Amino acid sequence: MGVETSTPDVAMPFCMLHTLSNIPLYQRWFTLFLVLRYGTIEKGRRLQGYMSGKTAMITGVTGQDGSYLAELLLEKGYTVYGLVRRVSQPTSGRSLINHLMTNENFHLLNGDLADQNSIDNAVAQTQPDEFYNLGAMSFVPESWRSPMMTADITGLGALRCLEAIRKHAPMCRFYQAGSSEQYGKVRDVPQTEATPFHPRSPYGCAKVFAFEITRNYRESYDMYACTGILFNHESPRRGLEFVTRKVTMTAARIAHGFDECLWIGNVNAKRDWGFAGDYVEMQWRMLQQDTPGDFVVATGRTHSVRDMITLAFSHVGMNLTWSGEGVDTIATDQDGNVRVRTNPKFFRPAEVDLLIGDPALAEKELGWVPGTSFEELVQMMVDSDMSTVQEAVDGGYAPPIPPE
Ligand code: G4F
Repeated sequence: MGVETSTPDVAMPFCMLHTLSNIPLYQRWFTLFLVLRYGTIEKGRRLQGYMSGKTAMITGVTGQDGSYLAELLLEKGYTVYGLVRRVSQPTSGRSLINHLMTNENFHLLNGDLADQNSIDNAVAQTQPDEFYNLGAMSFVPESWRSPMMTADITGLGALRCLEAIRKHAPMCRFYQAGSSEQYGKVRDVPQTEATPFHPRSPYGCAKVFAFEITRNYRESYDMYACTGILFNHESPRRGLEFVTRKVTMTAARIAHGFDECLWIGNVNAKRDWGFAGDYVEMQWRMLQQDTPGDFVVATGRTHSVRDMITLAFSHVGMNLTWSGEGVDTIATDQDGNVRVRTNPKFFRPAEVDLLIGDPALAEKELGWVPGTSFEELVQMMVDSDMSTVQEAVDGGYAPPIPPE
């Protein structure tokens, strides 16, 4: 993304017309004209963005979803403002957006979801057309350790954004990053937009509040405000504390001889895992409709943590055999080495046992279907972590370690 080609590819403009299928027809033809006139898709798209003059603000821009979404919007020609907390080392924690810092349409503003004034100022100053609230305390186990902070950032943070928009830019469209954790102890299988919520963690409770207050502002103030109820979505940019990335990085570390085995919690939990790069497209589409609405964003397939581990380890040449139950669960490889062990500290006070989303409404209303399978996703993450560990070996430094 963001790479310019110097020679125009004559077939590309027509492919692009297809990929721009949810943009009004006259804009598609206009973009084609710009592409043909200025030579590259990148330039054509950017010029289209200048003409539409759209501006977006993103909270959580330094994270997995924020970085993918910023790339997507820049590619579409938006001016993007990322809201970031002020830190004394401005480059720390920003590795996922480093490559965007030289883009003239990408800007960072100081702002904090805990601080109403900072969000007010950012919105008043930039008058965004679209506001994506992706910022949150998003690690579920941490929400039992810090429930107040979670409620403040993950729950009230959404309300602060809505208030800033209501007061300073009422025409701005608002996207709230909802979560399948809102379903918790699930009442329907699969879960749809109509499934009642029963959150199982302080994090899930905070996300339910954010969902309800977003709906309430839509109904109270006629604001274009909506929530995407996103099921688990992963990528090579996923934080190392989440189970998929913990597994793929540990598999790569074991394959390179840095670790003996993976320490894990409940392997029977089932999740609907998709690729984060696919899901940000849906976030954008939700803000391009005539009327706002809430949508489930999922693959419609579920897998256990155990299956995910088995698949990831098979990609590094280890075929696992499982035995034992609960905290006695282990898995050995084909040579009899124990490669997975269970530690009770990774179990949660209340677990979400089964998540599987029904993305039918998203497909019907927004024409969205996830493009990456679970198998492709796991392969992508293992490949990336194998490269990361190999680079560390070649460079003579320590590879990343998933946090305890
Ligand atoms: O990867 P996880 O930590 O993700 P979780 O809790 O499902 O939440 C993620 O997805 C939500 C969307 O549904 C987001 F809203 C949320 O912010 C976050 O991105 O855990 C997945 C499953 C859980 O059932 C957990 O108990 O994996 C199980 N698990 C088993 N052992 C483990 C471990 N999870 C982690 N993080 N670490 C383990 O050692």
